Amino acid sequence: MATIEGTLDASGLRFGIVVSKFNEFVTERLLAGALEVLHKAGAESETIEIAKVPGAFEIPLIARGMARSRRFDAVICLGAVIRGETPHFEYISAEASRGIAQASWESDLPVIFGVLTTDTVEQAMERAGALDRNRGAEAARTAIEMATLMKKMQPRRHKMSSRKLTRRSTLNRSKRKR
Ligand code: INI
Repeated sequence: MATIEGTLDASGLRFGIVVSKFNEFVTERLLAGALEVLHKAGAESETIEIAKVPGAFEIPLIARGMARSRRFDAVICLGAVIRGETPHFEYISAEASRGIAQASWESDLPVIFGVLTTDTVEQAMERAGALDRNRGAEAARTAIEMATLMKKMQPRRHKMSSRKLTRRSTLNRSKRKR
């Protein structure tokens, strides 16, 4: 039985971060938490790119663009949607989560959901605190773990597909001979 698992070593990895400016007093703390985790895990500043978007609704488009660019090993999405502040809370949070998941599926890359969805400002601030209770830090840890796990999976995938390719070309050759 084989078990594969990611690690928390970010050295040599490249990260895209999409952070929304809405509720910036919260999201800047999520960003600080994410950066601290990435740096502590060995990521270099030069391999981290940050894109700022107006609100959580705009996160998926930029996350998808970053993921499809193949310039990153993982993309981290950070935002804060607070129910008390908005009547369209449900729409924004649903679109952000759906779009972020879709960006990941479409690009075969970890695109991590680090968007807070809370009832109150107080709850949002609680989840944007020190590293052990900061959603941005947690998202960064998940990004490292998923990126390193994906790297472990790649050789196996390539091996399988090249074997399939060889088989297919052999079949094609024998068909042409007939
Ligand atoms: N965007 C957020 O990220 N959080 C919110 O709480 C929020 N509220 O309260 O409305 C919010 N709205 C803006 C939204 O994300 C879009 O930027 C806007 O609708 C334009 O598309």
